Amino acid sequence: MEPVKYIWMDGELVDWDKATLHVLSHTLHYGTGVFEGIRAYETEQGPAIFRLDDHMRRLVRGAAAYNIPVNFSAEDLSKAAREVVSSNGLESCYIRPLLFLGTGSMGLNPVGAQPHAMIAAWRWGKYLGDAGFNEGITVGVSSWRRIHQSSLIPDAKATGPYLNSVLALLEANAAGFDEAILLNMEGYIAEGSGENLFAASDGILYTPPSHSGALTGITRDSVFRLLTDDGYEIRETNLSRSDIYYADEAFFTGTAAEVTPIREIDRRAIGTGQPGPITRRTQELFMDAVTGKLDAYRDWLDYA
Ligand code: PPE
Repeated sequence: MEPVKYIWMDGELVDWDKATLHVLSHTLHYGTGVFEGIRAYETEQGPAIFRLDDHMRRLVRGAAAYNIPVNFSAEDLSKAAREVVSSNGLESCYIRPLLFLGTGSMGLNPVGAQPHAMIAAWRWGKYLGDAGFNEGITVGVSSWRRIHQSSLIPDAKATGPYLNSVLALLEANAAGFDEAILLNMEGYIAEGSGENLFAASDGILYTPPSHSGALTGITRDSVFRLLTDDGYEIRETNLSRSDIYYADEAFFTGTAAEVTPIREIDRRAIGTGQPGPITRRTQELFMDAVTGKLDAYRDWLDYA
């Protein structure tokens, strides 16, 4: 990762190297934090942050769900994110806000620990590599199941629960796959370690419902609107792993992953084994929307 000049911390811009914290910070020990991943894209009118307010609302909502106190509103955090992009002179970047608890309390009970907020940004190319984006990636179904709503809150981007994704990704990589797919406790597809999943069969798209345990991704929601407006039908329904084996096409969506084609699952080629026409169309619509080339979706962009 290539450092930039500033990181926003608790209301001010500090030098990248000075954005440090104490080893007894509560979040470091117990995972009591929430984070976001947001991208800014280069457009003709300068860097545009994609669905910034939606990301910040999800962040603050997740903190509330886990009872993590926050000293800033979603609007404050959106303003700060714009500042991070502009002060660092970034044209396009990945933005990482994190709400966390510092010192003041040890032991599980976080009451008394100091709430903090930080927003960093850096240049980040294709999440699963240029080849992955262009030619598709391989995935394997993980032996680890997606966190269940009876134990944690799958729809909040909390730091601690991401150990579930880390386990699945490391297992998949060790087995030679680019990414993992996690099933939920009922054995249906939930999502990737850091992406939502779509499949296409006979021209219709399918994606697991929010109650599958998947994070209801902002990219997923954007793709829903883009494809529906383009005349496609999308069904939110439980998917078994064989539904993906039989699918004509499959792809991942996520802020980092954008729209990444999946060409192989469990060492079985999906469709022709190459990104199909619906996947290509989705990539094209998404990349055009985020870079301000489609007037109908300009309200998704926030200029830094
Ligand atoms: N599911 C999970 C588990 C997830 O982490 C992400 C985002 C998504 C779905 C897609 O959500 P959205 O970005 O709102 O479309 N994963 C973030 C973290 C990636 C990382 O390696 O860190 C991201 O894409 O920023």
